[in-house]
Amino acid sequence: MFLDATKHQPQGVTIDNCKVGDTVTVSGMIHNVRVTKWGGFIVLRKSRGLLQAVVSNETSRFFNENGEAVEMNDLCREMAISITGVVNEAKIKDPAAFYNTIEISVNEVHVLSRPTTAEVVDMNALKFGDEETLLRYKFDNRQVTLRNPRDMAILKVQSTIARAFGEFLAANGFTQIFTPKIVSEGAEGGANVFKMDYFGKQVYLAQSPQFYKQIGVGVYERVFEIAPAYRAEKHNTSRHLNEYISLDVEMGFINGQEDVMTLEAALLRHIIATVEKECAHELNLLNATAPVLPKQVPAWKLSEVHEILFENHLCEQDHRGEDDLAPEEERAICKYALEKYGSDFVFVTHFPSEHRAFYAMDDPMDPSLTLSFDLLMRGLEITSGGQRIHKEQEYRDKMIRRGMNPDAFRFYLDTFKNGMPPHGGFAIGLERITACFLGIANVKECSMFPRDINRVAP
Ligand code: AMO
Repeated sequence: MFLDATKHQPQGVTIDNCKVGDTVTVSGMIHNVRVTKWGGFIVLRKSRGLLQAVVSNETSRFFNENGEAVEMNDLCREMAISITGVVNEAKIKDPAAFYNTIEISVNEVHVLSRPTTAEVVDMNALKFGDEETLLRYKFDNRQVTLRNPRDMAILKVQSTIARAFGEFLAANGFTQIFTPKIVSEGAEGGANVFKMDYFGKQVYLAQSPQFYKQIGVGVYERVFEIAPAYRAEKHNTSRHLNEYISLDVEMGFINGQEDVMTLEAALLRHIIATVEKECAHELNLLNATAPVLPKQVPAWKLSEVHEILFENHLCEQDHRGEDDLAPEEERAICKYALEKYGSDFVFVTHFPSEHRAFYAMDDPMDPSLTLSFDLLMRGLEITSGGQRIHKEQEYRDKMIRRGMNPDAFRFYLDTFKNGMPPHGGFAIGLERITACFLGIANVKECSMFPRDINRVAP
């Protein structure tokens, strides 16, 4: 026996390459079915959205899983079916219809498989009194509610963002790496690290691939990773997940953190253009407009942001002198940057050393500050990054100043002992950039199966 390995691609006319008048066979799940006096409609759900099929009592025939002729009444939502019919021109207004200029005139419907409950979740009726109840219901039944066109569209855009991220970096000399998520030390510090028993020894879930991507620079000069990161966030907020996807970048031989920031701007420009080109249907369905990234992106020091907001009375409180951005400042400075400079993005630089992770390089002009940055998008931080220390002794000194034990980071410090170029990088939270791109208020909606303090299933 041989497997005919040339048969992978579907042969002939398909729903995605057909013309009006062609006969096609198309399979999918029944999203909705409506019987009328003269026949009715089947709304088929495909991977990008809905396709309408029109049934006529005179010419359409139905067959069950055993090939026996049945009535249209036998069809129900969430059946897997295959339709053969003729492609007709149509004008379909439902924004969930991916195929909105054609419909299928049904000749035959074959049932492939059917749900075993009479009460399948009605994807069209996900309406509740308040947003919180709706979200809870959606997350409790995520394995099925993901099939509703809006959630499908969110995750389709997310998938496109992640692919565009990898594409751009691969084309610019970056090597994709895969690093461990079971680790002996948290890289980011703080208390939000998950502890885990590992054959009687305490280990952690990686807060980020920070150490490993820096190690990767010593090997490949430029690396990236797309992988989960874990944060034991005790607060149930609309911008935190306990497991999120981190889009990580690290590059060697930089002249300063500006090199990293300009790379990120170019990368984002590619991501935005790709989503606009490939996800026009999803953006329309979600009523979203792509963000604007001008040629000149505002980039202010943290202290300047506090000043701008104070001088222009843009915040309720005076945040001058604070060592981080308050959420109200993130929103206010983004609004200001959009109104004044037409930018949906703002870089904020020079965060105080004490407030940043130990690997951040201190600014030689003022060692109380770091050569590090955050990137805000439409009111939310989507990125942290910066230039890193690349000399072993500087790491040791900073660790000791901070009361850390350098011996616990032996493998990491060994990297620098063996020589490392000047380098820097950044990480983008995939759920956050997706939410900001699409104007979704809660990042959990941009996670296929969100994990928060109350939820580990489904
Ligand atoms: P940081 O901790 O700021 O930096 O994380 C980088 C980005 O990851 C996203 N993010 C989160 N998204 C959802 N839920 C969370 N709990 C969460 N925590 C972080 C945000 C954030 O901007 N190693 C550095 C990056 C670097 O310097 O390269 C780091 O992890 O979008």
